[in-house]
Amino acid sequence: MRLVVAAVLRRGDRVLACRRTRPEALAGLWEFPGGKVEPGEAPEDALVRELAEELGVNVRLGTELVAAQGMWPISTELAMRVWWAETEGEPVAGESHDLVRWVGRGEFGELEWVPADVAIAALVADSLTG
Ligand code: 523
Repeated sequence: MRLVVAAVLRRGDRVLACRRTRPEALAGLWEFPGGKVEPGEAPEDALVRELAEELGVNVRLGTELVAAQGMWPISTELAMRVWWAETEGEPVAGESHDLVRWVGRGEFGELEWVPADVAIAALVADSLTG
């Protein structure tokens, strides 16, 4: 089982959603940004690295959003861990995404999330006010 890490970047009552450019099956769908943990890498380090690479921001991780099952399932080969995070920088879409958007709970329904992020988005929406 390969580990994927993702961040819910929070700024006040909004969080960052990112629209994927690849692979074809996920292109156009929204996600919480992150990526695969490399062998020997700590998950938290991988997440900080991925957000620097993909969005050009330096993030500070908060607490983990723990799934009922322990990890958030993606597929038979992949499972995901997710952390709240903050940044002072302004995220900019690189090659992995073609749009980034700060969204409040009322806007979550407008976005079509990648399948694995639907349950995470529901939990996040519940914890946002406004
Ligand atoms: N997900 C996913 N949700 C989510 C992320 C960050 C990733 O469902 N929030 C899935 C999408 C891919 C797999 O996890 O099937 C790996 O994510 P990816 O492609 O963002 O990871 P990278 O950038 O490390 O992948 P490589 O380009 O293969 O290195």
